[in-house]
Amino acid sequence: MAKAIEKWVDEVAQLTEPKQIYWCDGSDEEAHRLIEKGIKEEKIDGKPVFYELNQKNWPNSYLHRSHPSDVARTENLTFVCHSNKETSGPNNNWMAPDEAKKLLTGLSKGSMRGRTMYVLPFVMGNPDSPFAKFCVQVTDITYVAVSMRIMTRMGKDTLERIGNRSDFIKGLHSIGDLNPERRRIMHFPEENLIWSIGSGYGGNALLGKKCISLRLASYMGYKEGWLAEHMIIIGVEDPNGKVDYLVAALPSACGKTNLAMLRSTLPGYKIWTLGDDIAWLRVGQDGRLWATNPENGFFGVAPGTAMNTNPSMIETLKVGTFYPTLFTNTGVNTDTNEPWWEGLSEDYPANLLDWQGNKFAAKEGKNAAHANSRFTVSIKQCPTLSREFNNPEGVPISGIILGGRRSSLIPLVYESFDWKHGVFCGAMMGSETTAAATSAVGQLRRDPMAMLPFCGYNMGDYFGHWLKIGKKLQIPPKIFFVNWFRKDESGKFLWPGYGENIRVLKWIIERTKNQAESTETHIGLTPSLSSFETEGLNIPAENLKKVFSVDEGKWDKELQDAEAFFEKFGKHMPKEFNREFDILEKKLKT
Ligand code: GTP
Ligand code: SPV
Ligand code: MN
Repeated sequence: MAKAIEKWVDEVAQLTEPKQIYWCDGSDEEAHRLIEKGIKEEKIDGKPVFYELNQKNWPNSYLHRSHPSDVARTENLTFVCHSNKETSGPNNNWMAPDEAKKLLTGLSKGSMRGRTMYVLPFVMGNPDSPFAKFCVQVTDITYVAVSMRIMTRMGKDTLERIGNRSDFIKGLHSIGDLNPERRRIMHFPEENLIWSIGSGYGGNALLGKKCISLRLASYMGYKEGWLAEHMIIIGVEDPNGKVDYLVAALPSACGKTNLAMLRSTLPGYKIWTLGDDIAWLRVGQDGRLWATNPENGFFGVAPGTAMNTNPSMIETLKVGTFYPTLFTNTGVNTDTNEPWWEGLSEDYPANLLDWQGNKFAAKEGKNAAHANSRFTVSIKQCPTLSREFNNPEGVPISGIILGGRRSSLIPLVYESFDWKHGVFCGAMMGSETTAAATSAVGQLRRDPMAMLPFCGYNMGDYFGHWLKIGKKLQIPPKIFFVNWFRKDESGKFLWPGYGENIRVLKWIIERTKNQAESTETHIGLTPSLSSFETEGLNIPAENLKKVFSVDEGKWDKELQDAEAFFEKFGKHMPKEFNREFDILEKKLKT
């Protein structure tokens, strides 16, 4: 009798009609064979899938140009299909599962015709961890197959582990005809199934990432008592060699990758990287919060990545030994055949192609690299990789950082009064939208815990779940809020960010040990100036004052926005929030 996995692959093939089926073994040799095919044979819209880049300066690296209509996640086309609409909540698009599948069946009929269907067996998490999720994705494009090998633990042994079992997570992916009208990314949490058609981009197509490790996993966590979060995991080593672990949630393109690899400007401090996008959190037997990263690579934002902002990432990108490095929608310096993006060097290369492969002429407001151009690279190449990365137990967390991109109002850092207050503040948090999703950029929206686009169930229940986790923690981590993006009147950033963010981390770590001083404000505890390390910090005193300031008089609108947002979730909102809301409202009125 055929195994469940073979049966499923067969069913998908009957529907999508690929010309052949290829089971990936996850080897390096195979990845290079697929890249070769992507350079020479395979075409999308008449164009090659991969281009070889300068192998001397960027070893083992290749460029991919996605379809111009397919450059970011499409939240409007992303659905979470629980059988009960209320379980999906107002934070998700919803369709009844049967209806959704009927639609997808229509869209998928013959969608792989003339193409190869790649079967990708992979694990999210260390396969030896009780947390590991065994998955199989099919796809009809080499770019996704090679990317998944970099981003996940992919290989033959996964097939052996799955064996005859039928409880693996299924991901059906086809780029279809790339017509946005025929594009859908749909989740079926009750069947552990993702069905994505019509896009080859990032979170829409690399299904292990947002679809499985956040949307499906967050719902599993809700039922089983753990959390799947849009968070980095870092170790902060102090001058005595003591390492404390933090997690940090910032919305898409709001600084996670950079924070995860920060190179400290303070002597004696060092950051160890465990993850740059996703953390799975559980309450350990010791009553502490423990974190693991289910991924195996970085799918990071290229623009702004440079030796002066994130040198560790530039080094990571140039290793090229463990896996190929892919660049998606960057520009190309045609004199050297090197990838290029805004920020990589101060000046434009003389001869430059833009992200679509056209000759680039510098013009105000025009970028050579797409604002959401990215690199895909193995975490094993990261020079600051923590030796705990593969620990199946994960690492114990001392502090949780939440934050957003806010050009005004929100100070550089503050601490919540306690877990409940922290969860409440996390739920009302807002951020300005970025190019990581296709909708308008720079719009302030509520993005609780940076999870708005990734929570696979009703967010009202999600807030309650956070509160419940807090009750189970004997030693709950303190919850902090950060904002690297506050601006002055002329629109310039007040805070230098990047390596200087270590100063904020230092204060946070000290606060987790009740060492540094703080000042109480209406919204939380801010650093007393004497407790914040400013030695060697080269910014005007006035900027420092501004970036820390809490304009208590200007919080009205924030509270109103949060109230309107919370109302959408009706009876799903935790009752405990009412009290937090009243306290804050009263404080702000006086
Ligand atoms: P996703 O991969 O979309 O989840 O994003 P991310 O949160 O990992 O964002 P990332 O670190 O890639 O940063 C996004 C953009 O913000 C990049 O252009 C960075 O250069 C920029 N950025 C990151 N950290 C800072 C900072 O401290 N200050 C300023 N001004 N910009 C920053
Ligand atoms: C994000 O948008 O938060 C990302 C990139 O990390 S994607 O994989 O496309 O979701
Ligand atoms: Mn992300």
